[in-house]
Amino acid sequence: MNQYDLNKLLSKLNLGDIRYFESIGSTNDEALAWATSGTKDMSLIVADEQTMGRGRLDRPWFTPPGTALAFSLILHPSVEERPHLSRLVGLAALSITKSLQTLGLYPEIKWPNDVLLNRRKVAGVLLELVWSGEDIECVVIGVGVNILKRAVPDTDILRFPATSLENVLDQPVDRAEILYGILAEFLALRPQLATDALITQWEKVLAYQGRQVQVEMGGEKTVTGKVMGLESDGSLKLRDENGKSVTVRFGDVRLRPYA
Ligand code: BT5
Repeated sequence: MNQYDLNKLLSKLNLGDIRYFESIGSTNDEALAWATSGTKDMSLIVADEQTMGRGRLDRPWFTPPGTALAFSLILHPSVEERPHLSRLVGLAALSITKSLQTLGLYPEIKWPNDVLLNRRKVAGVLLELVWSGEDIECVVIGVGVNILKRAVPDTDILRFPATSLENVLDQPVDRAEILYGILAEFLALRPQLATDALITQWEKVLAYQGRQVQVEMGGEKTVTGKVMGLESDGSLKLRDENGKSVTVRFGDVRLRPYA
């Protein structure tokens, strides 16, 4: 991949400016720095390697050179989109699942931001907001996808089992094709951000539906219950052991007993 090939590959898509880096700290950091300096909507940063890739809560995200997709999109949400920004993580994860479905795969979304293949994490989404006073100026959506086996970190540092497309597919994987597919799906889904259809599609691929899970919400705080689906803002709906509905807005979902 290089800047020229990337521009050519993505020229048919309605994107903003595109920047390519051989190696970078984090595409999200670069996007956050770039976002407020007059970027166009749907501007894109792609890197071959990240040396300081981040997940949520500043957890590390590994992107060794030549093995994965790591990119960030800068969005300038419209007035209609603004009340629905909490759904953007789902929209991004759904774009990944839809593009993987075209390869004959059956991905699932582990709420809120992980894409799983065979119950292992193949991709993650990191959404960050840029504020201007009390208003959200733009949104940065970071996406990491493990393409080759070498992208998968050692098990000892993983919070959850991981995999790559090379692990699950018998055929060679074209990284550029996957990038194109995810971005094309994102552009096609974006007009549905404010509609219930987005939540319906997200629920269809939601992992652990009807199963007992534990959600770690940071620190010692956890909640357990059966996965019932999603609220209209993309929060997770659980039913606890007393039959009471519980809504979860942030956390890491694990099957009970642990898996
Ligand atoms: C995520 O966080 O899954 C969000 C990942 C977003 C990465 C993209 S890459 C482009 C953009 N630039 C960035 O700097 N980030 C975004 P979270 O759910 O918190 O998961 C983080 C956890 O995933 C870590 O604690 C590790 O256990 C695990 N992990 C790290 N690298 C991984 C990998 N390559 N594959 C699978 N799991 C990984």
